[in-house]
Amino acid sequence: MTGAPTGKTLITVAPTGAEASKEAVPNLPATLDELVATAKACEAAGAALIHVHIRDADARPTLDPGLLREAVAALRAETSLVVQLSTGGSVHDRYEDRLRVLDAGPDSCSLTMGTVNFGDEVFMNPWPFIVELYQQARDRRIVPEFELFDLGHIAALHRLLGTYGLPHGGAVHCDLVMGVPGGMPGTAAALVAAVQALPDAVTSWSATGVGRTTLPVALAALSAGGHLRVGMEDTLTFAKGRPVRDNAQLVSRAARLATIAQRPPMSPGEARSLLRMKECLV
Ligand code: KMH
Ligand code: ZN
Repeated sequence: MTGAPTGKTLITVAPTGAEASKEAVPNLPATLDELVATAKACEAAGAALIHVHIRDADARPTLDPGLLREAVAALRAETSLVVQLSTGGSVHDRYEDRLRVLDAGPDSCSLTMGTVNFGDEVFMNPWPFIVELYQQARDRRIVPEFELFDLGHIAALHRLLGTYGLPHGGAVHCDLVMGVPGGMPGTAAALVAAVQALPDAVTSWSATGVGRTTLPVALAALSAGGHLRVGMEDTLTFAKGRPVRDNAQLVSRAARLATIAQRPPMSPGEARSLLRMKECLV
């Protein structure tokens, strides 16, 4: 974090998540058609990577292997986005179902580095599960994104890399997920503390501010040289009293902020290069 950050900004969109209900949020992408439509709009607005949770026919979160495969295939057919599947799922998903997500063959998978209180629930990520997911992802040449909800998760990342070495491709990309009730707060001070604690092996990082922390976290991340994740998984309010219209609205705002910061959005091909993925299309 010395001098002015340079280069381009990776914008990740997390369009759906596993928490919001379609009844409460009718514009949440839930069907495959809605997911693909939002992915295309977000790519046009500046996103390069999509973090995917899917829903079943009743719009409830699912890790159904067939539906996950269909989602990966449709996103690859209709967009150039880097496709990342969530292995976090919902707080109710079983470990074996979360591991089986890798069978769908995404470019990337999320990998949360520890258990965290998650509102009134607990998001469980015990060490043996982390290790199993890490090794299976590497065996399948899937690039993990390390999700860090707390400083303790960064300590666990040091331990993982120190014990098991680098992931497939050698890039170590992290996302600081901030502002979850139970995790680290979405403040500039917490972001700086987290970035300073990252292992030297980290090659890139982004930050996500949940709820009303979305803007302070995005601004802090840009000024500290980080990348951005936005989307309706994390934020349903665009501004005080104004619900989010759609994911592209959030991506457009992130792209404007990145451009003002002289770090405009990178293309999906440039994101593949950043993440050292096998199909590097730059
Ligand atoms: N839905 C949360 C319990 C991830 O995608 O890997 C977990 C989550 C993290 O969203
Ligand atoms: Zn997620």
